[in-house]
Amino acid sequence: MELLASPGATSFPAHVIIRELDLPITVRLLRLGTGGDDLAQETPLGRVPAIRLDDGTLIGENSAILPFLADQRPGTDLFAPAGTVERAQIQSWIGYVNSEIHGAAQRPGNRPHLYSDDPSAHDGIRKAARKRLREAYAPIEARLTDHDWLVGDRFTIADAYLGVFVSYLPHYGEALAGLDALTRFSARFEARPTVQAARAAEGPLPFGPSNPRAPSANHTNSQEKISA
Ligand SMILES: N[C@@H](CCC(=O)N[C@@H](CS)C(=O)NCC(=O)O)C(=O)O
Repeated sequence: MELLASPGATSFPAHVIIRELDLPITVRLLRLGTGGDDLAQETPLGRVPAIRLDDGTLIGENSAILPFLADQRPGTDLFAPAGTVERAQIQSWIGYVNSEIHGAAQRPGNRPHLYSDDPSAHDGIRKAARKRLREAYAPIEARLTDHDWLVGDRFTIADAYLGVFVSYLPHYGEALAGLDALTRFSARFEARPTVQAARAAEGPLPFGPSNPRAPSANHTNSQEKISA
């Protein structure tokens, strides 16, 4: 089995879970963006992450991939048994992050050109999207104010998913500043040995909070790179 990924991208949670569970899955790093690998050829939805099974079947989307990976080792704390409330809560957070954080707020903020052909409208879209991103993080900030993790008292696949988006927050500067519970969550996430090992294996980010303006042969600008 193979995980198709890209450094620091939304494939990172799947990479972390592979390491948490010590699964025999190869992580293949692709290059996103102009001049990078052709994701349309490699993945079912033209995006990372994707899992390629040994028979060639491809599965896309974290909402399917993270539970699928956890189900390779049933009974661990990373997920919960079918039919339980905790399993539904974990999937609920994954759905929320996927739609409200990523799709509804982060993407328009980073790729305003997808929402208007008029370049003079882009700053307004960015500004509105950052406001929306802050609002979308509010329930998560509230949950993490008195809990270490999203569900129960343990790290789950929902935290792995959230962790990569929270790692982008410093990139937004003042607009997303002051989310203290999320900042503490991020420190807990980044301190996990599996997260550190996955970051080391993926190599330096071509973009990101610590290096938002790094030049890259494969990307035209930093906004594109955290975008997804
Ligand atoms: N909702 C998807 C999002 C996947 C996604 O947007 N992936 C981005 C990378 S972070 C991608 O592959 N973008 C294609 C590109 O940049 O060419 C998930 O969480 O699995």
